[in-house]
Amino acid sequence: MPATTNTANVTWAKGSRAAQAGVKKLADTAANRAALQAEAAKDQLPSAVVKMGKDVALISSAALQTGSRIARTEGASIQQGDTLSIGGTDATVLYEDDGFAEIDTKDVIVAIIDTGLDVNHPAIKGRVVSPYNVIDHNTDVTDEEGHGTHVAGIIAGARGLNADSEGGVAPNVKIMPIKAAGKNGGFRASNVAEGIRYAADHGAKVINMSLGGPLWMPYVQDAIKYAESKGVVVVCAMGNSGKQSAAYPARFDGVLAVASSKDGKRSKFSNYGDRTDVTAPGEHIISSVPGGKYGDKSGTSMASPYVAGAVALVMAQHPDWTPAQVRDWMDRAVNDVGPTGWDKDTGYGEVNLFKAVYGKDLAPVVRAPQPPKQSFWQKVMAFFHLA
Ligand SMILES: [Ca+2]
Repeated sequence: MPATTNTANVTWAKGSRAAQAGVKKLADTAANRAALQAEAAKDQLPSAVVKMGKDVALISSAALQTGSRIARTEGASIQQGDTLSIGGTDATVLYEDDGFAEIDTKDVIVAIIDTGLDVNHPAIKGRVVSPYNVIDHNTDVTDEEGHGTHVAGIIAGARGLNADSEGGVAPNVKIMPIKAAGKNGGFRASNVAEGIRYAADHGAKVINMSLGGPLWMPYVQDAIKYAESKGVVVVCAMGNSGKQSAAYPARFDGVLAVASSKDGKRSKFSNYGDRTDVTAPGEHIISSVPGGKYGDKSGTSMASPYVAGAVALVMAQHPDWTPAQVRDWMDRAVNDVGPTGWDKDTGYGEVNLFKAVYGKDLAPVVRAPQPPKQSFWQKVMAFFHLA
């Protein structure tokens, strides 16, 4: 029987979501199931293969949210075993994918300024470009701490290698590891600034900095501005002090500042406040660690690379967008959680990967006008009742 593709309304109980989707039906045979699954795995869209009576069907649409473990939107997405209603007919989900791995990201390089990388880790191997050690000025990026390898896996880890690990958001991008810290994990501002400039000069499109501390020196801000002038999007972790304040470099202008949240609530450890752009998952994230292994880590360090991976996918689709346009898009590609609109705990909201990658004309989340910040001297004068 020849296949025809029609459009149908697809609804499913979980999250009461509905979508217009393309539906291609074939007789339910093992060969047809395999053929449709292969098609789903390359259509650059979220897709599902379903059983409908005596038929098997491929449904595919930008409006579908699949049960991707990466996207962690299970509550409002279709998953294997779910029953859908497709044009009024019940169907059971046999297979689903988020489509992120199908997006052509071969020209996108993500630089990770961190503790280095296990360049031979199966999750990353073969996709490492221009490694650089800014401490010793050589190409040895051996990860003595483990942090950088974990971050890299969240951005770019291959999927399906380990039952516990979810793999990466953008599993085909290239990674530029920039080692700026050794075993103790401490960073020097001058090394970080050099790493930012190195990344911008060597073709990175995204820089992830899951680091923070005494990096407030103006030359770090200058390096970030330089990267932006080269079209690079800089993504930074807010820090893990649980304070209403962002760590540097997240506090600088021209960065996407990421806090950690789970199920719509800010993680206790996550910094928050004025500077927050968005949140992403940062609690008990399993990802690659040195020695070809996998491990569990928590922190805004894990949330930032989730967003950096999303930025890489967005930049692959929109190579003409400026960093400011990409940041604005990411501020819109969220589920607004907590108080309506921007709020100090979750910023514009939790990043929704499906919106980031497949969204169209996303409306901005409203940010209420902020009271003007008092300068240090205004605060001193207020203290002495001089102003
Ligand atoms: Ca909100």
